[in-house]
Amino acid sequence: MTVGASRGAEAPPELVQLLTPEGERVEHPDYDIDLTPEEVRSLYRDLVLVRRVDLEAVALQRQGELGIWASLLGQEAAQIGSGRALTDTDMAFPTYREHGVAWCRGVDPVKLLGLFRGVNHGGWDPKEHNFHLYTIVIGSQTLHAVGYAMGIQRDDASAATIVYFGDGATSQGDVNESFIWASVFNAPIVFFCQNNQWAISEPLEKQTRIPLYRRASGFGFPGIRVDGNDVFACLAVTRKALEAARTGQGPTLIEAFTYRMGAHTTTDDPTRYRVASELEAWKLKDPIERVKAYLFKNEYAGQEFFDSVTAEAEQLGADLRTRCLALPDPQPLDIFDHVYSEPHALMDQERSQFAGYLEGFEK
Ligand SMILES: Cc1ncc(C[n+]2csc(CCOP(=O)(O)OP(=O)(O)O)c2C)c(N)n1
Ligand SMILES: [Mg+2]
Repeated sequence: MTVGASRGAEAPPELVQLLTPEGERVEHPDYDIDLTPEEVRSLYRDLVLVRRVDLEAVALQRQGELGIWASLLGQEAAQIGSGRALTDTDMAFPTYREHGVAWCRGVDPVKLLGLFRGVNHGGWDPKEHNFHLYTIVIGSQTLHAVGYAMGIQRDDASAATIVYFGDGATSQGDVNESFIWASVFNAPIVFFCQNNQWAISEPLEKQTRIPLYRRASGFGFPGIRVDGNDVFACLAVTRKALEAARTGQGPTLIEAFTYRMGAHTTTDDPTRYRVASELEAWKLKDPIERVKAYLFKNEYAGQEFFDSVTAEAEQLGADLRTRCLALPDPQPLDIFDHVYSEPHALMDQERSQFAGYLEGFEK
């Protein structure tokens, strides 16, 4: 196999696609979706706005205002498509890159920035948004999510859980253990793997010899590969898998075949390990451009609409910057406040020790 063969711009045959990179609608026998022009415009707006949030965050990091940022560039369709498939009562467990899903769950983007600025330890209430906290420990959230899904099952609730992870995470023990638990307990969960072809500098070839979605069959549940740059297909495939979960049909693994167009995080330099032509090939499959082409071709939107979304995105970026810079610095003693939900003797002792230490400094 030549390097890059499995991650080139050619769509693999098993890929579910409903919108081509040129913006043409295609049919699929198992997955169809009927979207009104209004709904497509709304998806387009989501895609553009989350890309703008991401751009502003990268700029803020470069200017020293954030400690680090993990860009979602290129993965907008996978996140908006799957995120918009969720209902209010479904629960989502993200990694650290799911800013588009956070957007769909109604999390104010400035709360994401607070985490990466180091002024909070999470940023939002997972219960308020049905969106769990970001997880840095690769793959660990898949076990938390399966546990949550089994709870839903025991409550007899009609809801599903979705858990996000990357191609690299599929090599983690936790992820494989979570597949086993979900399978044997028929848990109401969707495993949403964004195969962005890279785990930092480690290419997909170092994670697997077979397409990732096929791993599911070894665990005893269905797996499907979707064009992760096609928001229609991601929406349709995720909707169906969530519905299967809600109706007692157990887990599904979705492999969203996409590409990380930016660096792994702002601490990374991808030019050291991947060739420029790979990125160029994927730029032609941009998730936003194809929706724009579709809207234009079908006369579902004109220049005025695109201009208004651009203006809204600029406003959002500027507003986000202002609010990020105004985030208050935390007080040193705040670190003890959220360790336990109830008062805790050891925390009280450590807090007063630390307060005493701080008192020792000249004011
Ligand atoms: C258990 C664990 N091991 C290693 C790391 C360091 N690490 C951070 S991100 C990453 C790569 C993850 O790649 P992938 O799962 O493909 O997700 P992506 O970042 O591409 O979205 C690694 C190894 C970690 N955070 N946790
Ligand atoms: Mg990856």
